[in-house]
Amino acid sequence: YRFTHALTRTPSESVAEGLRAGSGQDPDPQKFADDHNSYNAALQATGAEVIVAPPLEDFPDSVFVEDPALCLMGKAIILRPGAESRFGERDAARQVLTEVMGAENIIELPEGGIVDGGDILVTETEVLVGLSARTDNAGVELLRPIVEEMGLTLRILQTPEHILHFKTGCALLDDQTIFAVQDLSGCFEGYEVITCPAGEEPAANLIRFNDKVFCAAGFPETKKLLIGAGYDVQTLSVSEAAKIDGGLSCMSLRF
Ligand code: CIR
Repeated sequence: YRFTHALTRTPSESVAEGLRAGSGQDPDPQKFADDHNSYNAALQATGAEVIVAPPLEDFPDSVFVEDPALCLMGKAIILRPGAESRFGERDAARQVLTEVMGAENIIELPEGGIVDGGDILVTETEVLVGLSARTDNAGVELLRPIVEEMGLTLRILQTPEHILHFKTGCALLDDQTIFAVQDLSGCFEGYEVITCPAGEEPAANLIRFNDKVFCAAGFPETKKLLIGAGYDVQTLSVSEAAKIDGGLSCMSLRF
């Protein structure tokens, strides 16, 4: 949870056409851009360098940079996103990550399966991957040797069907502690778990970034619980991202 860099991508005008499970309202691109600016500023205020990649009009969901790549131990693994309309985001991710990290630090997930970064929770010693509609067993088994070569262990879990991505429902708070919705709280043997208050499940898509815990605005019980547990909590608006099933974690790659 200590990072020197974050990579984000400006939302495109086409973000209004982003994928969503329900038939919810379109996000407003202008409000999305305002929220995104605040997000970048908040990450930067922790002392990190924030690299903001240009918008990609052909990819409405490309603001969610966390899904096409995984940053781990100074390397970037280019993943194979599970949604057809998002598969091409990997090329843009490769391009910017090559510029930022150098070609020698780019690793390609081999062909043969699908993996979205939103299904991967990285702790100090482990990579926890939740199988979902976007991440299959074949993809995870292709990821396993890459992760193990770095000296980390990989654990496979199941994301319940009503949760889009594993990390929609959980987040790392510190090296010992995970915040998780009730339906995932049994997944984290060996960690302390703080359970998300019932009715505030969207708040579980939070991020610990350096000294701060960034949490979506509008979830007072979660905020109270985390402050009570000793965390330095700052809330951010994610109203537009939430309309297309996104949240705070999806909007950056942290390394
Ligand atoms: C999608 O369905 O792919 C986007 N509309 C939302 C992606 C959110 N990303 C994430 O949870 N990691």
